[in-house]
Amino acid sequence: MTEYFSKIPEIKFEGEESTNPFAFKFYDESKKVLGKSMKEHLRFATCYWHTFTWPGLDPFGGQTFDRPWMQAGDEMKMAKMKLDAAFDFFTKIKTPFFCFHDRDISPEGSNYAETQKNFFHIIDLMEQKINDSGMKLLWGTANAFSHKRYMSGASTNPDPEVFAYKAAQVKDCMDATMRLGGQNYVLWGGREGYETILNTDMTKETANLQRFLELVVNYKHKIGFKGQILLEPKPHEPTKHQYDFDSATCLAFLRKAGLENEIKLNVEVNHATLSGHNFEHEIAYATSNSALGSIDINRGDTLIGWDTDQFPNNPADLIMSFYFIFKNGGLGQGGMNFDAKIRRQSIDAEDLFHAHIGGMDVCAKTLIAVEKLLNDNVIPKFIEDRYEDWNKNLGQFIHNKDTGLDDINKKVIDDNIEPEPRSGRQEYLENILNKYL
Ligand code: XUL
Ligand code: CO
Repeated sequence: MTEYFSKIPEIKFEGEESTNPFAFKFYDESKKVLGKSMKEHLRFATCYWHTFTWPGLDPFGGQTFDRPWMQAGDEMKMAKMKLDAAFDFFTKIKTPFFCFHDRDISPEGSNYAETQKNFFHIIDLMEQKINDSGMKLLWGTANAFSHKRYMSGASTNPDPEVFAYKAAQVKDCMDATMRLGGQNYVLWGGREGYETILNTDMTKETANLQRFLELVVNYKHKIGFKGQILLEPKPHEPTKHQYDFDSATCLAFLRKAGLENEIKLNVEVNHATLSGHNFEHEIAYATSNSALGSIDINRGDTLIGWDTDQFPNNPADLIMSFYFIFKNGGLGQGGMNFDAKIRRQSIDAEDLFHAHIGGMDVCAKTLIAVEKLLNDNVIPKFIEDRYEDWNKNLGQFIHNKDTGLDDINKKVIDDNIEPEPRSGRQEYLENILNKYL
């Protein structure tokens, strides 16, 4: 047990009436909703990078957080202190899962062999912690974007040595993820994109990105990793043009590579909004293509144009995404990872708890609302009815493979087809949705 979180109690469910800031008001892990416990449905994960590693930087200022494991000195000693603190935090907040990047948990050495040694030393300790605590790994991933070697991309770098370096990192991280029982392995592009076409061979870069994805999938099968491989779309940041812009772009890329049955998507709220969509659009696109793997749950700020990665705080922002997720059977092997950071003025240990308690409660509240929305069946039925003519004669005629454009042309004339516009009833539906919030 580390000192850092020692004053904070284990967080328990106390219900809506509770005024205890260190208690859940809605997240009751054993409560049954839509046939399963909240814990089984929501599959929350704490992320290592924002919660324990991020020091509170912004573009105009440096570190604001003063965690004991952020002191200068022996980096491996700090990594172990961070590991102890992380597992104390997990066991108090009780997200059943966590996620990490290789560089969140252990420092680089003076060459890759030393980096690898550091990494597997911490993985050994982490394995022990997992066995002792019952915590589970939702996913592992490699950080191939922070170090300056990756400034021009990782697998899309003009230099094959950089590609090889990333491949070495990913191999180790996949091995570690499998050893720790990880249920998924995530690939966020990081700097897989470009700043200016003046120095960029897009054909070569995207072919190399495809090669990298093939290598990952082949290695998954070689080692017998049973987890899902997930690509995480993001439109901008760090590079101006990212090759993995949104769900549709990623799926088109995967289909061209012939990998659509091997790789699914990890969809993130603030990435959706940065791409000019909302979260529900990105989730609906993924679910309607059977490509949803997992989600990174957070939020942006409508007044700030970058990836603020705040904790979710409004069921209205999540309800339709949850509707698509739970209408389609839930998250499966995926989960809800709080890829979210507290504000840089929230400098105390307890602020980390307030953030996660709030996020978990908001998701629980949204899940309860979605159960009602699905059971009342007003909105789902409205959508079904709106398209019901597709099940009738004309719809079937259009979809018949023997029907041609000329046949449809003839039918319009023969049957004197004159479509009557019908209301989309948006405001009526918005009023209904409001009842659940
Ligand atoms: C970056 C982001 C990453 C990925 C993992 O915006 O979301 O934290 O989730 O590399
Ligand atoms: Co993310």
